Amino acid sequence: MAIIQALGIASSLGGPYNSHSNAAELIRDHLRYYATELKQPQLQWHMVYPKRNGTKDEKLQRLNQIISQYTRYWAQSATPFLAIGGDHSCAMGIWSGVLQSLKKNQRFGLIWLDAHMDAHTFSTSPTQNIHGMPIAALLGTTDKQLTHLYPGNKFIKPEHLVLMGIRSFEAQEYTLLKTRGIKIIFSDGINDFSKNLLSVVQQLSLTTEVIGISIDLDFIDPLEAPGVATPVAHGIKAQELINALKLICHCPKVVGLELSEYHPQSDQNNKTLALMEKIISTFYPCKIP
Ligand SMILES: [Mn+2]
Repeated sequence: MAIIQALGIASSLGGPYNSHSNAAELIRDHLRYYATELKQPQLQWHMVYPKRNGTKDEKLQRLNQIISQYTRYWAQSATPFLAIGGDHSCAMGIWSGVLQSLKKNQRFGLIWLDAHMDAHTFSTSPTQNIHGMPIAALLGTTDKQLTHLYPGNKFIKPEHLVLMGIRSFEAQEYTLLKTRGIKIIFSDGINDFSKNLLSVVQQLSLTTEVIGISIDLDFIDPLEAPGVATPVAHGIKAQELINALKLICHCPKVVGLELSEYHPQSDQNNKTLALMEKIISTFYPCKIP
């Protein structure tokens, strides 16, 4: 049986709570011991942990470097992968690794499913939480502290980035994205998510060779995915996400999926955990050759 590479990132360094740290271990163990779906893909897990010593910035910088080495290698060898956070700051490492893997004739498209824009820098963020900054880091900014946390020196092109499901943001984030002409599909502009996601994948397929999908679990309606740190009402229905993933998982350009921001302490009867299992068992079987 073909094996899918899975990276678990046991870190809460970028968020306000520390309980994201065991999120990846929980989903790994859930899939190993309790998964009920027959079509489970075989996952080969690699867990990464932050170092104990150093400042928060030093730990995050090192962690993202290690994350990026994994995804760089997998993307270079066209191996489909799953990455499980951790708070959403791990997206800097995950997608920077893919960007670094690109050959001269390759371009990378990223679809960001999130309730938030995650486009703050240290100079604009009211909370200074780094899980609100990965988009700014991936685009490349003049914020030195943020650039320092980002592994590598390759950034995503604004025309290859699409944000979907947004419903909570600050003016400075909107300005950063708008001045760069980035496509944003707000939550209230989504009527048929499958249709919208398919069209975004088709559009990106015209101009890029490699596509990634970053899912912040708060993209989903908190009634169905309560296990997140920063819930925002009126999200996308879980079944709509599953249906949409079923449609696009066959696209060979979609190489990797990230699921971040699982916050076990806020989950209700493992509802969000079960949904993560469903997302994984929907998406990966079609990635097995
Ligand atoms: Mn996010």
